[in-house]
Amino acid sequence: MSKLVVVIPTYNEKENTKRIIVKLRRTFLKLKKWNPQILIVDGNSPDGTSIVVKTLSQKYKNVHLLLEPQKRGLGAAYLSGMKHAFGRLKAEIAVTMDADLSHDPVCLPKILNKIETGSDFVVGSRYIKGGSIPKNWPLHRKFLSIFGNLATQLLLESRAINDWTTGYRAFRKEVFQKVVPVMEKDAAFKGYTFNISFAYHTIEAGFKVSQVPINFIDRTAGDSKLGMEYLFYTPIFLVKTRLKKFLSV
Ligand SMILES: Nc1nc2c(ncn2[C@@H]2O[C@H](COP(=O)(O)OP(=O)(O)OP(=O)(O)O)[C@@H](O)[C@H]2O)c(=O)[nH]1
Ligand SMILES: [Mg+2]
Repeated sequence: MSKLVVVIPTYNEKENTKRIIVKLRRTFLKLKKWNPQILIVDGNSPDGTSIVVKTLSQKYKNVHLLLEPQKRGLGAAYLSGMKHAFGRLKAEIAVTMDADLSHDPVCLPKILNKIETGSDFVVGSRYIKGGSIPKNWPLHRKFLSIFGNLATQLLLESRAINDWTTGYRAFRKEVFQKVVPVMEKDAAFKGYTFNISFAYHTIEAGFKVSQVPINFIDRTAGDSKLGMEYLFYTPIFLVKTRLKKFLSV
């Protein structure tokens, strides 16, 4: 059975983390072809998220904790989580998702089915038929997400995917091995740039990419970590990448 590690970054998600672990373990019962594991990458949350995970990891063999020294941003958490998943935990496939239950574990079999049928990189997309963003999102949040994704598509000149910022994804070890060294040269790890850059370099490298519709559920517990720095670094990354592409033609 192929090893699969679900990498979940957390910062002050005590309540959500417990719930997502329970939900994921229930979904795992349906994954007959996989040996699924959970890796929580906690940014040393002051609310004690790591204590909850430590307790659960002693109870369940497939729950693991990677404790960061401090909050270092989403990209840094993804990166150390992926390194741990493909290194120490010997994963063949990694899945990334948020802890706040915005990404429904119920979609996991559908996403993995795409991997089983030959995809290298699968994104859970809110912007294809069957996918959605929360109806109750404030107008500015809807605008930022929709406009951000359209601008990314235009500037990077790629229609391979419709949702560049989604954190619900699955990919093979080969994708990680090829893409991360390229990204490390770019130092593109700030906020949403990690997700955009990871998808962009995967597509540029010629991997087989596919999408599965997801309905993004608004968080009901804990606070959003979506800060201004996320809005600041993304346009800079997009313009820089566009210029590099233009100059290399
Ligand atoms: N380890 C770590 N995890 C983080 C950090 N920032 C955010 N996270 C986690 O990354 C996931 C995504 O962050 P969210 O705050 O939910 O961002 P979002 O989903 O874009 O925003 P909302 O829809 O408002 O929740 C959550 O599980 C967070 O707890 C960080 O600096 N370090
Ligand atoms: Mg969230």
